[in-house]
Parts: sequence; C-alpha cells; structure tokens
Amino acid sequence: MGYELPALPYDYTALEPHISKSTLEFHHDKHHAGYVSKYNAAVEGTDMDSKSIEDVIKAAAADPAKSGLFNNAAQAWNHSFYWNCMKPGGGGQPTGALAEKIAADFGSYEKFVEEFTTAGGTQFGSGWAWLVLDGGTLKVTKTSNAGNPITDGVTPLLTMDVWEHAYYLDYQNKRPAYIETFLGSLVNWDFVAANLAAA
Ligand code: MN3
Repeated sequence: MGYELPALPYDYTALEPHISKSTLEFHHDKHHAGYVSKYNAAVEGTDMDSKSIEDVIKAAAADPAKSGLFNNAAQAWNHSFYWNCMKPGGGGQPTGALAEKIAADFGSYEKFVEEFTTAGGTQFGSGWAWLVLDGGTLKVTKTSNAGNPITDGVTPLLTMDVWEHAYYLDYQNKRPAYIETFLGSLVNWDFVAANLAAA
C-alpha cells in the first residue's frame, strides 16, 4: 500500500517572505521525502503495509523494538499535517466557532498564543508544538523528535515544526521569531477549524 508523499498545498514561493522557497525545497523535497521513503522501505512486505499510517504510528509507539519505524511513520504524518497548517496570508486571530472555543478553553486568544509560544519555545532540541482536542477540550502540547499526540489518544488540530530544519535558513537561531511569524502570518485557521468540526 505504502504512503505517498503529498505535494505541498501551495507553491514553493507562496509563504515568502516568512518561509523561503529554499526552506520549503529542503524541508519537503529532502526531509519529508526522506521520512516517507524510509517508512515505505520499512513496511514493504510486512503486515504493517496493509495498515493506515495512523495505525502504524500507534502500533509502533507501543513497541520499543519499532522505534525506527515509529520515527519515520510519525515524521511522514507530521509533515503532511504541518504543510496544511500554513497558508499564504494566514495567521492572526481565527473566527467563528473555533475562535469561541479557543476563548472558552484558554480564556482568550492571547492566552492561547502565550501557551503555544511557550510550548514551541521550550521544546528542548527537536520537536513539535500542537493544539489538540483532548476529551472535548482544547489544549496545547509539545512532543520531542517525531512524537505525535495521537499516541496519547487526543486529536491533533494544529502543529508547528520546531526542528531547526524548519526555520534555520530563514531565522538561524531565532526560533522565537519563527514562532511569532507562524502565529502572526502563516497559520491556516480554516484547516484547524475543519479539523475541529470533524473531531
Ligand atoms: Mn520538519
């Protein structure tokens, strides 16, 4: 069955000046493609090949002997999700039911921004910041390396890659500037709202 590397949902230059064509070329065509390729090589000819990638992620997370498979499966999934979490002209405050839910569960949009910024900024080394739906409540979480919240039984709604390869060409060591730009100019709230509606 395998897992197909999805094309970016926008042009390589579409997120400029916030995220460069060069970052997206390396990030999608090299890093993401590499995880997908290693995932497919690992499951080919095994009983995992007939499972959805989400089921492989959950099964591999529960088996310490499958940490390599977990890393490539989760990174393949995380990046496919991440591309959709951004759009040209994105960012700023969400609207509608999502905005109301954020205000209800965090207290305010500003409080959400504070929690999400802290999660991304304090993830030591490589990882991801997430907005998830946990038992009907929105929460901010972070995971290290390839970690994915579906292994904790919660539903991912938004993610931000904080591996250095996501921002180093454009922001060098300034991860906080990347996070501020992600929230202010890139987040695709339409995608997040659709995920919330489907959860
Ligand atoms: Mn990445």
